[in-house]
Amino acid sequence: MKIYKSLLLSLVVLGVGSLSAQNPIVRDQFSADPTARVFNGKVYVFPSHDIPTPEGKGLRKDWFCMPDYHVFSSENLTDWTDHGMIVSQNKVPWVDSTSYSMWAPDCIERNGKYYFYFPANKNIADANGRQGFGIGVAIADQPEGPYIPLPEPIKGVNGIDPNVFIDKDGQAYLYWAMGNIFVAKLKDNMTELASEPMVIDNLPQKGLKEGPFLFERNGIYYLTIPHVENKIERLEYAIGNNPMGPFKMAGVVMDESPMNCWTNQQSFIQYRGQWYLFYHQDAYSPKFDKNRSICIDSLFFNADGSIQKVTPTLRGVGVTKTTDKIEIDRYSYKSENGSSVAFLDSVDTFNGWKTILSTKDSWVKYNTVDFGKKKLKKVQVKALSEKGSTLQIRLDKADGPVIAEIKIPQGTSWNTVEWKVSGIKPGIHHLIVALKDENTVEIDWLRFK
Ligand code: FUB
Repeated sequence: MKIYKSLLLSLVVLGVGSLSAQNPIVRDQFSADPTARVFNGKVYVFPSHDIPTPEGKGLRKDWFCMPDYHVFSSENLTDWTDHGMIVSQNKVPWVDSTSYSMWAPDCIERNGKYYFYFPANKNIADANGRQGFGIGVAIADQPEGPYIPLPEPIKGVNGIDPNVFIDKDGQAYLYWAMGNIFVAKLKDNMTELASEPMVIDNLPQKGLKEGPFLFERNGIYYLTIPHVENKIERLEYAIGNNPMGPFKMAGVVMDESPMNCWTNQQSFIQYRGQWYLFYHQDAYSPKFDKNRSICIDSLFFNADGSIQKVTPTLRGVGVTKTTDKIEIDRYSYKSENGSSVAFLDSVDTFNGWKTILSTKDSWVKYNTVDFGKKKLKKVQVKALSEKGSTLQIRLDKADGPVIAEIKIPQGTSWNTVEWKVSGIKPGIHHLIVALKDENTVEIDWLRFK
């Protein structure tokens, strides 16, 4: 309750509307390569930012187009605030501002300063005549910024996908990718290498690997990477007892994307006692996987420290309030037959999805909805049914109590209907929405009043 009150207050102060909780978590722009961090009791996500390739700039149409970075934060993993652009290719002296190459970043706090690490194409050749990817640092006093970029990239580093880890003894390490995965110690200033870059051994030799993210849990150092074992990337991990290795490959965190997104990139946090995996898919752009979207799912460890494989979900994490629009197309489970989702608008996919129920007793289940303490009297449903249909809402399970039976009027346009509900018990419940006849119905959202 306390969380909701402070959240509500901050949303009012910020003038920000309530955003959706489900996957993907950023719903008005493309986002990829999410690095999540817990700063000051809040979760911050530093993703990279895909955009559709602008015309007339001589850019490859089939490649990544990534001009800048935003930072997002949330206290409850449900409501996210976009703090806006923090670093742009136009504002970093060493970056080729025509390259749109601001790939996977990281951010870490040390002694009250926030160090944001990012790769990009350099606009000048280095001492070795190389002009490829450098890794730069921008520094801020708060996670939201403003971030001031250093005038030069980190010396001695050519690569992408920086990741920084600070061990218990205070030593910081920088990891990055360039064919292999590299590691070097960082000086206390966090902006210079303190050791020669070293290739991390014992990682797969065949298939691209990139995007290192290292974390420690119970004395085990987990080095996680996207790796192409087959045709596209999957998330794998190696373990060791030292941040510089040696590491031993230990398993798969997430299989290849069911949506066939060629890349994936990961980060891990523990927040309020639960571990989470942040990753990306191409949810809003299924036909072009260089326009990606970031997601979260819960992560669990086995007793021996091994990681349980995560299956990507639409529902994601966090609690949904009954008084918000509940997008049941982000379902937790659905019936095998007669239930599907589709974009509301296949041109502007950011309008989201609709649920389609088309056979008698087809259903979707949407988990973890907070009915609060107040007695709710009505449910509103935005739906469309050409022949008219009847929906039933139950709580918790297929044979759980029926709280509403809703008639969706016959018509060819969207209608918001309001119906009486009864028998709701306060607290957290799962919702089951089922079609009680055989007349197809499309549902945009529902919410309680
Ligand atoms: O986002 C651009 C690149 O694609 C990242 O840097 C890689 O790890 C992959 O996600």
